[in-house]
Amino acid sequence: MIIKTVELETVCGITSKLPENTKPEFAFAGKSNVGKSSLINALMNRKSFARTSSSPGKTQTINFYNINDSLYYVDLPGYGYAKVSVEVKAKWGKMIENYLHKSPMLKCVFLLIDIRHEPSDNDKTMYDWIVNNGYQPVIIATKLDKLKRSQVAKALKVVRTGLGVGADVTVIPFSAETKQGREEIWDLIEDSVNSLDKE
Ligand SMILES: Nc1nc2c(ncn2[C@@H]2O[C@H](COP(=O)(O)OP(=O)(O)OP(=O)(O)O)[C@@H](O)[C@H]2O)c(=O)[nH]1
Ligand SMILES: [Mg+2]
Repeated sequence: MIIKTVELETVCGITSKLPENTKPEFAFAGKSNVGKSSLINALMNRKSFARTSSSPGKTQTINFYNINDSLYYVDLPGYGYAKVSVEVKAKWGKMIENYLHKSPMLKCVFLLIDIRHEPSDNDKTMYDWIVNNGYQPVIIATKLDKLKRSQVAKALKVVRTGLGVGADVTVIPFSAETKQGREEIWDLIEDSVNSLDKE
């Protein structure tokens, strides 16, 4: 994908109205600190346009990045962030769920899982949600650079088994450090946009 323009167009907090976008949206979900904002930066060809942090809970709003005036990347707040109150957690959960339920332009939800860890109950819930709502799930196994090559195949199996994904589900190993996996993700997004254009 050739990135010509990127713009942080809309930032939604708990009480904000969601934008009525007319271009396809691609959302990135996953637990706090898994690398959503880092992945979005890589997909925008920008170093730190989306804000990232080594302490979890950095993204606390739903951020819509307008790409080339033709599609949106949607950066979601992470779930499973331990340091916030039950009340705040519930509000974020509602906000994410509301977005995922009510977005006619949402075309694909990428679920990010840290390649080093077994998926959590929250990850499984999110995966089931994606499937049950009729989206074709795409799993991105993040932080690939943290593993030795010899460990990768086994780690991917743990991710697959943990989520209970079918053989038809794509799992893309990705590293924000080396950008490995980026082309494959771009290709998926472009194919999806192109198939919409033909409808
Ligand atoms: N080594 C390595 N570190 C990564 C990678 N992706 C993200 N990180 C690091 O992991 C930390 C969290 O990354 P973010 O992109 O902020 O994670 P997030 O999912 O957006 O987190 P929240 O906004 O808190 O939900 C940062 O310190 C990143 O530099 C990766 O592929 N490799
Ligand atoms: Mg973030």
